[in-house]
Amino acid sequence: MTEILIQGGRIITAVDDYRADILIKDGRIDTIAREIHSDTATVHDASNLFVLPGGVDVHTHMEFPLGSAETCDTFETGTRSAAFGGTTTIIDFALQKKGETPKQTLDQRLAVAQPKACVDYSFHLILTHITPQTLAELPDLINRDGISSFKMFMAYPGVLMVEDADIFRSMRTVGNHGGMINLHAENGGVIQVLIEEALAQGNTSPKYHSLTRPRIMEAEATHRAIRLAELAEIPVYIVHLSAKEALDAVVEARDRGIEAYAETCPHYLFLTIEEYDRPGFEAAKFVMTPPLREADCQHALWRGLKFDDLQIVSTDHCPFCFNENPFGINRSKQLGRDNFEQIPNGAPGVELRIPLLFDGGVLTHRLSLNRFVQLTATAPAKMFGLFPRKGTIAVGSDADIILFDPQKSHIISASTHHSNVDYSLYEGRSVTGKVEKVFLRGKLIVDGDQWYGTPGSGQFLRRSASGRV
Ligand code: DUC
Ligand code: ZN
Ligand code: ZN
Repeated sequence: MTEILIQGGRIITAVDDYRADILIKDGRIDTIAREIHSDTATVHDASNLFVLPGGVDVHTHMEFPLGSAETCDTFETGTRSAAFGGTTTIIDFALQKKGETPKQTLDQRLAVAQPKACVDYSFHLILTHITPQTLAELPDLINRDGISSFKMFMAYPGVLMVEDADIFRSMRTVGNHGGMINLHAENGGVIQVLIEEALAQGNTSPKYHSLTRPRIMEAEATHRAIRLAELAEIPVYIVHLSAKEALDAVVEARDRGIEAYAETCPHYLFLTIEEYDRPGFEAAKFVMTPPLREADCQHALWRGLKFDDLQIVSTDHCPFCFNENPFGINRSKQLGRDNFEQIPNGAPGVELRIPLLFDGGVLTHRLSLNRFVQLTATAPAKMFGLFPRKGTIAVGSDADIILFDPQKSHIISASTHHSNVDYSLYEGRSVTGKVEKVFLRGKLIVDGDQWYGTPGSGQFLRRSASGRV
């Protein structure tokens, strides 16, 4: 039996903050007590360190096809990067291709991830073709395969977008069997008109990505998504919420007692629309969807996190290299040099969520320590059917644990991060708070700069119901 003893640390969960030792046996937390002595356990000294539950990032895209491009982190490089940032569980995406049944989609994605994943993982299944057969398969996917959440797009007409009627049908089927629909909420049809107008006028530079995706079209779709869920009488989850007006729609619904939930992402909390004024093609690094917004949105998002109108911070890690072919990948941001619509949509960040939120949230007193843990580990685990196995430090939970130094500073840089991407959104930014050690089910996988994880050791997680928080 493998035994690990973490001694003298300050344990912080979503509700507690206390000093105790933790004994881990065979990958699970066995005992938590003021003082534990063991002759057989390997001891890790955590005095002066925070002991946090491993992070749960419910929005990542590893080796994910998007348009003519594919994200440049594999499940191996992306989950290693996640681990260095203190994230021990990800929920990635499996995209239903034309003619595929959801079960086929899941099996194919599992085959890609299984040999490579270095942290535990699950998938949200992206539904793109809603037929009676598709709908008939979903209850088994939820209850047999543990896939209890499904993403649908209200944007990208002709490619990923689904009609309201199909969203409503899926909500009913999924919701009645313990699942939840996650929505990419933007009015795709109207945005397409704006894109075509911009291109016809010769406005091809990256900043037009932002100018053609207005805040109120995110708000309109968010409102519509929530109303559809309200009629279907099931919970709904809005992904990557960025605009104040979209948050207003969530707040209004929640105040009426509707089960509307939403996540935001670090880039919306720490960056603004001004990044699109960078010279030349540099702004393409910041092309993600929805785009970065004005500072008033940032203030609203921080307030939303504080008062639980937003429940989760996820990364939407969706990395595309800036330069052509730095790691043998030919599908970079350069695809859109002459046309912003062709710039692969997405940005890296899976390694930075916990350090950024600690530095910019806790140390600035915008978030309490407990709220920080709740947003990055506990709430995502609860929302997507992983709690209490994941998302907390408790007897019987998986021993996914971070030892975190709250005083150590470091400079963010693409030259030191572990993602397979050639730039960082936060290049040169100094942050205080550093992940020192990471345990995945009791196994030490990160120790300072050292990597001890192994591809294929991440486990696929069969989840219970989503949205029942
Ligand atoms: N939505 C995402 O969630 N990620 C990348 C692009 C997008 O539109
Ligand atoms: Zn999206
Ligand atoms: Zn995404």
